[in-house]
Amino acid sequence: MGHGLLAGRQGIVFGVANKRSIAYACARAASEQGARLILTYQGERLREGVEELAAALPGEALALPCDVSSDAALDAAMAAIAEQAPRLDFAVHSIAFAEKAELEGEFLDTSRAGFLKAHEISTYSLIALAQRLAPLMNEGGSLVTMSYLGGERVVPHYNVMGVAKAALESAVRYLAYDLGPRGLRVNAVSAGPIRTLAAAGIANFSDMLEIGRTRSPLRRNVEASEVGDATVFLCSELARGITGSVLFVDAGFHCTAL
Ligand code: NAD
Ligand code: 0WE
Repeated sequence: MGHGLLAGRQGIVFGVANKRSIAYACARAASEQGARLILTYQGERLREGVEELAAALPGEALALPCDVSSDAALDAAMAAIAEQAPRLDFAVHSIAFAEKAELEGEFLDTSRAGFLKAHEISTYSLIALAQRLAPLMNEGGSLVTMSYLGGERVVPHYNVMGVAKAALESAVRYLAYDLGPRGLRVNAVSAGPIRTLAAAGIANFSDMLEIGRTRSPLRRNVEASEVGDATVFLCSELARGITGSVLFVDAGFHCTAL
């Protein structure tokens, strides 16, 4: 067996779109710590790029499609996953989506369809994955999802995604309670703003970065690699006593007022 915090461990990372994805930073960090990995991507459109990203990792990594928008698609993806990795030690959920229109203007204008879509893709997908992954996971296994401060406090325009992140963080606690007796842990990392595909085209994302840079205790923004490292920690034996928690990786911004 090699060395590293995740040496000899098999993991899976959901939500790789490109090299800037937080999911890919998690994969890179886990791979550097000796993990064997499956990277999953939403659909055919992303296949070639994610296969190249998997091949570029230091460890062994495979790329498989996994669309979380229906039970049928998820079941099909899980069958392929179970074939490649019959046992898993950790899983990272790094998926969110809301219709663009819901992230503009006021929360008050949230539509029924927009609310349901955001919660289905960003929140229910964690539950749906936990149901299917738990039977494959070894004792001591770890599940980590990505959240944002907008789930706990108002961030203008984050809107329905904030409500979905609040539900996600609550789901982390309920899943931790249900899966604890099986020796599985469930946690979230709450990341500060990072320029990724999901940040592209968000009006005044630059302002978000500027506020982080000037007002966080560390007076800087965070990098995806820092989120990846914290995620590896939560997946590792070092975090064996931690479950149902939200770990901020935001240069301390969450603890400030004014
Ligand atoms: P990203 O666009 O790289 O990742 C989002 C992923 O969600 C993409 O890979 C996309 O394909 C996937 N996805 C969307 N719909 C899907 C579906 N139906 N099936 C499967 N996958 C689907 O952007 P990111 O910033 O790396 O986002 C990853 C996570 O990090 C999200 O949960 C996001 O809310 C969270 N987050 C991001 C930031 C930030 O500022 N970038 C901060 C805190 C938390
Ligand atoms: O979770 C996120 C973004 C998630 C996201 C992004 C998009 C953009 C493209 C979900 N759905 C979509 N749909 C799209 O069509 N973040 C934490 C990044 C983010 O998004 C914001 C932010 C921050 C920070 C939106 C408004 C205000 C702040």
